[in-house]
Amino acid sequence: MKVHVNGSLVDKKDAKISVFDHGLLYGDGVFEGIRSYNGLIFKLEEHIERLFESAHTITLRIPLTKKQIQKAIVDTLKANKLKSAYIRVVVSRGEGDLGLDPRKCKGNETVIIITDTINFYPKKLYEKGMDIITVPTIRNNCEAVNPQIKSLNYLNNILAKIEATNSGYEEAIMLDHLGYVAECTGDNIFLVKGGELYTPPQCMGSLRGITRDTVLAIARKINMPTHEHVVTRHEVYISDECFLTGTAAEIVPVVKVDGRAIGDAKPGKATKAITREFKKLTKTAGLKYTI
Ligand code: PXG
Repeated sequence: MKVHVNGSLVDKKDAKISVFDHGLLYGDGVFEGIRSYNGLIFKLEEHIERLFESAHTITLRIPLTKKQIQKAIVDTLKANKLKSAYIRVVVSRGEGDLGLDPRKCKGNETVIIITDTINFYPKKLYEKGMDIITVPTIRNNCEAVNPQIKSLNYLNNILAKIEATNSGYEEAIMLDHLGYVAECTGDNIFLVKGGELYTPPQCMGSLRGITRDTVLAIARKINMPTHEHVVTRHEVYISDECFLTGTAAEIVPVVKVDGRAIGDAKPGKATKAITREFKKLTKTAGLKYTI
């Protein structure tokens, strides 16, 4: 496997960075998780845009232009002969000293691009639907560490993931600081009630997921009313359908939440219709490359 490290494609075993990198010492950096489907990189511009927005807020200089990042991603995919892949782009503050001050790292920003095959959730999960719980760890308050910053510090989500897996669940709902439903540990959440689609607003402690935006656009296209609106656990329990969205997971039906059956505890009609449209898009839209 070849990995892009600061402008060079190197073997995985040689892909190394400093132990003084502030990405490691403090989680000081940003990242994106992107996918390619059969030679098409899905929503590449949107992912690169979000990477630059995350970097802007933490005043991190990305030493490449958007076009150069795009080219580096394509070069890495080609070097690994991957037509369908998971792409991880990481930009960290780089090497500094043993203090927080990012100014000490100036000029050392690290760019890493890793492309690999995709670890899917088991197919059965998509057919039968997922059983999830709400966990005690709340999502970061947006005035502390805003969830819109896709930073290298994912402990907030990892704590919630630990709580989920300790209880025997793969994924979990995280509430925001007011007790409303925010999102899951690595996915956004949607409800369907009376033929209309609901998802928590991005300002209340959830990442503005690119799959989330894609699903909202699909719903509008198929004339399904959409609402970005605060959601309580009660509204989740009484919904007709529930599903999660994310680049890696795509669209996963949820059939049970905190022991309550959702609808008839089977993946719903609207979930299936949106998933069909989503799959069509991944087959036809995106930046084309050939290996
Ligand atoms: N919320 C959070 C907290 C995320 O990390 C999403 C929503 C979905 O966003 P996109 O743009 O992908 O639709 C994410 C992104 C993993 C993993 O290993 C998952 C994400 C990121 C990094 C790793 O499961 N999901």
